[in-house]
Amino acid sequence: AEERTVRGALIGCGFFAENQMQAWQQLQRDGKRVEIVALCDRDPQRLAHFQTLFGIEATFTDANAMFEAFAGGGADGKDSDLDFVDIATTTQAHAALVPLAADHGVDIICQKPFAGSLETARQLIEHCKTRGVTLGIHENFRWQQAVRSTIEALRDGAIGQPFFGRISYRNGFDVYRAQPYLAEVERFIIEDLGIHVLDIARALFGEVDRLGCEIARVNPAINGEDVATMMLHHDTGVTAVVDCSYATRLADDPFPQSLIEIDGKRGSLRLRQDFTLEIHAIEGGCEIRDVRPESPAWSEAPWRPIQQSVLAFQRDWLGAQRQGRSVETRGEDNFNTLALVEAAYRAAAIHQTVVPERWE
Ligand code: NAD
Ligand code: 89Y
Repeated sequence: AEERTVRGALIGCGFFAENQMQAWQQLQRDGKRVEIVALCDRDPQRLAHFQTLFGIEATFTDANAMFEAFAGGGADGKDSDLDFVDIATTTQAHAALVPLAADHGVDIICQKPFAGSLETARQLIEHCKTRGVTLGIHENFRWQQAVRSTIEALRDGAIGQPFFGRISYRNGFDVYRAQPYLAEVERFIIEDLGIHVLDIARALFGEVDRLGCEIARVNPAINGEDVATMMLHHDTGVTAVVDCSYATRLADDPFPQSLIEIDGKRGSLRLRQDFTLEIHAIEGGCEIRDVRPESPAWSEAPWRPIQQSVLAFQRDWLGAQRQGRSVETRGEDNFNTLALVEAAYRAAAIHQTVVPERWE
């Protein structure tokens, strides 16, 4: 039988959501049966902009009104004529929007950081579980082609058991221009960006049992920290350094790449800025793989690696939805990434190593 079209709504028509919409429409063009049928933003101008850009008729300035408009009439006796909602607002709105969607029986994708505290994160996860809807967090950096290839090489045993890692994200890109709120927030680089790099560390090396962190603000025009250096000890015995900076001036600015070094018992991996992945073997010699992302037609420099990862994440989410499996970055999993963010701020405040909370 022909697959039924998975019907979704987007809430939050802001800066980054444009990538999410482009990716849904590309998946549709590629023959995947998925469609965004409604848009919601409390700002009528953003709503009108997205309506024109993406040709979607149904628009709402209030999420509750949108869910009510689609209530009942769902396929297979579902409560809603929407199968899922893609929540692309900033974090403050998630605590109300996630339960609202769950109460309407709609599966949820929610942007990172999915909650402002671990307590709220726990409540949202439990609420979705009680209502029987899935909660997938849009955590896309582990889906960047270069990062994914590194994760796969490690998982395939290319260098044996790892004992050291470094994931380094350092550049001087002006992120404040498109996302001005980033200059205002008290917690900046760890919560906004480090969260992705910490998630890559978990994808590579597993859960973290101890974490230390030092932070700095180099740019005097912002409120939060723009430099963070973290040391992680993983259950697997790996020690990893996660270092992030938006204050690093480089002629060949690598935004938005994460560069990765991993040393293992049978060799080493190096993910370089030119999108080569070096696999150094204990026997000597080095295999070089080209891991440059395939850029979607709608992508633009310097955002291409991120835009490719949005497409890859959403493609995987759709596959998971069809197959009835969870995505890697479901709420319970992402709780542990969020816990590393909280641990990092605590460690930085007391200048001591802390034990992160963990989803049990
Ligand atoms: P933005 O401020 O440009 O967009 C947010 C939009 O949500 C705005 O248009 C706002 O009007 C709307 N909104 C807020 N609350 C609402 C509500 N209750 N109902 C309806 N609409 C509401 O923000 P942004 O820069 O696009 O960031 C959005 C999220 O995406 C953030 O959490 C950010 O961290 C994340 N982000 C993720 C990536 C990534 O690679 N995964 C990259 C950039 C941003
Ligand atoms: O908001 C951030 C993210 O998630 O990826 C990069 C970014 O846009 C700026 O740090």
